[in-house]
Amino acid sequence: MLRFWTAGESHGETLVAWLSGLPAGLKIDQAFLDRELWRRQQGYGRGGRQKIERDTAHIVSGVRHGQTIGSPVAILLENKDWKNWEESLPVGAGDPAKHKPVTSPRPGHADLAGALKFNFPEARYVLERASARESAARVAAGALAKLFLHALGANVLSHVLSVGNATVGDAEIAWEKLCELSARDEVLLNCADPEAEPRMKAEVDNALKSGDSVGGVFEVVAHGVPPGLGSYVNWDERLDTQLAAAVMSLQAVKAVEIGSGIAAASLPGSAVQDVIAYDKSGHRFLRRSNRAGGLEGGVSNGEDIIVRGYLKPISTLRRPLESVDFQTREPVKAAYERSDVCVVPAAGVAGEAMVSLTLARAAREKFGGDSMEEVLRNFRGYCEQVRNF
Ligand code: EPS
Repeated sequence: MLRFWTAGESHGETLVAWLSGLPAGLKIDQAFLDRELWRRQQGYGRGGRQKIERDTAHIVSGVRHGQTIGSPVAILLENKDWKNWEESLPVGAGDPAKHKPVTSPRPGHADLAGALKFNFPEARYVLERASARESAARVAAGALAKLFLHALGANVLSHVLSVGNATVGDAEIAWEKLCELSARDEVLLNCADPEAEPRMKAEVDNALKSGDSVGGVFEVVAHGVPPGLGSYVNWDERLDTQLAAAVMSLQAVKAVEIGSGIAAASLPGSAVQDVIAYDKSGHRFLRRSNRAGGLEGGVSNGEDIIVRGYLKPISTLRRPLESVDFQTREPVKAAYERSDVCVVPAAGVAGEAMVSLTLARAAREKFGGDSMEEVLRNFRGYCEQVRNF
């Protein structure tokens, strides 16, 4: 069973990613891991923190001589900012006078609910863990899952559909265009529509100017996924259940859509279901459209899997909203700490990681095996069965 967890606080010494359940013999490409981490750090509207951090994946276990060995992989990601926080957030008792309390909770952030839950007098420890900095560790684990999917001929990428009110003209983007987008060395808003991207940038500029923040929608596309991952037989085995939970778990995501699920709710059935066809030369069933987002009955159908994450504007505002002081209970402005203004492209990359981890787990369940040789033998046998169906 593929499982992963992360540990680490935003301004602590390191983030940690732990991933168990990869077969032995998967080649690990360090440059690919670091490139994925770099992609998550990009995007117009990020704050000053990204000038400090240069995320790299320091693998400490589970990989030897460039390949997985079947045991859990642990990855450390250094927080370069730690040197500025070492005294105020020590692991030992330290000097309490150096602590930097967050005295008024930010509406929309975990600050208040977290302080109440853990009985903290202020929100510092809450925001340290609730911070989206944690998503860097998910991207590191997700990069390993991606390498596993690549070995099965699948790949997962993302792009931005909207920032604030600026939306792409046509949401249907060819897979080749996404490949080209992800290979760029300069990322503005990771948008495949060159006409929409400047409008998205203007939305970020407006938020910057007014001390506000802006959300948006990212779309994750998984290409080359075989039919038959997930199952309709139990609610928790449905792949759409798992994908929705995985993407919903990302910081600031408030809604998840599979394919064009939201538009489908107001259309007649005949305008929603994807007509089935057969490609005789390719020996495969296909759909004339993909409004189902590659999933029918909670099972992958061989079309691209499409999962959209709807991101609320992040909750730290330079022109803060009203809040209440933890101590005095008097009205005050919410706390402000250096922050991002727009994180939609970065959240898309974190979304890719969550989708990759979910698909890799489903593939591990379907094809089994403890070594890559065994996995690939099982996988190829299944593909042949589907072809000869
Ligand atoms: C975040 C606040 C900012 C973001 C951070 C998420 O960090 P800081 O308070 O250090 O400026 O930059 O995101 C990251 C550090 C990251 O790498 O994504 C928050 O409060 O969620």
